[in-house]
Amino acid sequence: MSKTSSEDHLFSERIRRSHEDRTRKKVVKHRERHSTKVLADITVGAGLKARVITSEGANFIVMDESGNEVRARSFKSTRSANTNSTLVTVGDEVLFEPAEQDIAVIREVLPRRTKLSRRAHKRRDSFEQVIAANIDILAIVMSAGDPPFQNGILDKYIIAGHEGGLEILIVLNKVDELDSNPRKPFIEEALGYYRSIGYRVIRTSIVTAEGVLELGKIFENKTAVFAGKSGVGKSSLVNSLVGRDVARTKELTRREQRGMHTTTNAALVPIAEHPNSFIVDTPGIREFFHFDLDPDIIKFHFTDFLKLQEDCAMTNCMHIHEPGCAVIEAVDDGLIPEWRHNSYMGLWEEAERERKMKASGI
Ligand SMILES: Nc1nc2c(ncn2[C@@H]2O[C@H](COP(=O)(O)OP(=O)(O)O)[C@@H](O)[C@H]2O)c(=O)[nH]1
Ligand SMILES: [Mg+2]
Ligand SMILES: [Zn+2]
Repeated sequence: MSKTSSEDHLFSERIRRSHEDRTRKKVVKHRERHSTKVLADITVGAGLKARVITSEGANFIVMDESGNEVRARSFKSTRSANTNSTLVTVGDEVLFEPAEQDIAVIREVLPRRTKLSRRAHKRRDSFEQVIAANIDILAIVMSAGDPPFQNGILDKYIIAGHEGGLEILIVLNKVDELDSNPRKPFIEEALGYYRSIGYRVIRTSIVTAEGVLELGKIFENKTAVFAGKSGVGKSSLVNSLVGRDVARTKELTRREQRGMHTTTNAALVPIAEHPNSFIVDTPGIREFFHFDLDPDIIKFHFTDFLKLQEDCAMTNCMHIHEPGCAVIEAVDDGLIPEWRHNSYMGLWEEAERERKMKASGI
């Protein structure tokens, strides 16, 4: 913090004065890409509480508790409860000082309840790039048609959701195509299994509108983010929930995404007729699960393995091929499906390979 608290005090005093001087002018209209309303008779204290709903590089649109959208930016003096990570991100709760003209000042970023992060692989420090904060639900969209259902991808997203502290919702979209899919028995079995180990599963279709209303209800008073492979129907679902064409239809290339690390355009989109319900619309969201996956911790994200592991013969059993492994026994006994264990091994091997590569400096 470069400013002392008395400087801070002077700063806010100055803002308060200039604010009061020009008070009663009612509303200053500031229309650029978004319309921003700054109300003149707001009382200035420790700052007004707001939620960051759009990020445009250094500038943000915040929504105050009355639903007004205000253009704001952070400064060197902006305080944060979140150390060594992105200062302000979409979904953050902030305290801001309104401005008559120009741009409001974000004074403080409040602690994040949850977050979706992308670890910057090449940085030596542990700086955490936060894509979105205070998200409640990770809606992992799978398709019952094309692209094909892959439980391995589902497990990767589930791990990302666990790491971020998010509630997980598995969405099987394109259910209108399920009957003609030869893999229907497997898809049904897999989703039944995820349900049996405690995950919420919902079936949706944009074609028949099945499940869309129910999805909207699940999101009531929540902030949700959609994840899943390109083509599964994320944008279609978002658009039908929001009631208009908001979701980006164009998927960014990896190169474009990389170029956006510092200026990620992201937004919280309000769900039609559901006040206080938002969907995160973030272009780089597909990348977020490319965090450094530690092979040693993957097993803790397979919650169905957890209750068995104390029965493993080895204390630090990785459930790969250890003798007396209770998880492998459960697979042999048909209690854990083979595809579930295969997915675990696939993720473990991938993470292990990456660890070795990093260790040898490749
Ligand atoms: N049959 C069927 N097609 C769908 C459904 N939802 C989306 N689609 C189609 O799938 C394609 C990809 O959808 P999109 O929303 O762009 O997927 P995204 O890449 O995940 O955002 C589009 O052609 C959609 O019209 C659905 O429920 N059923
Ligand atoms: Mg899309
Ligand atoms: Zn084991």
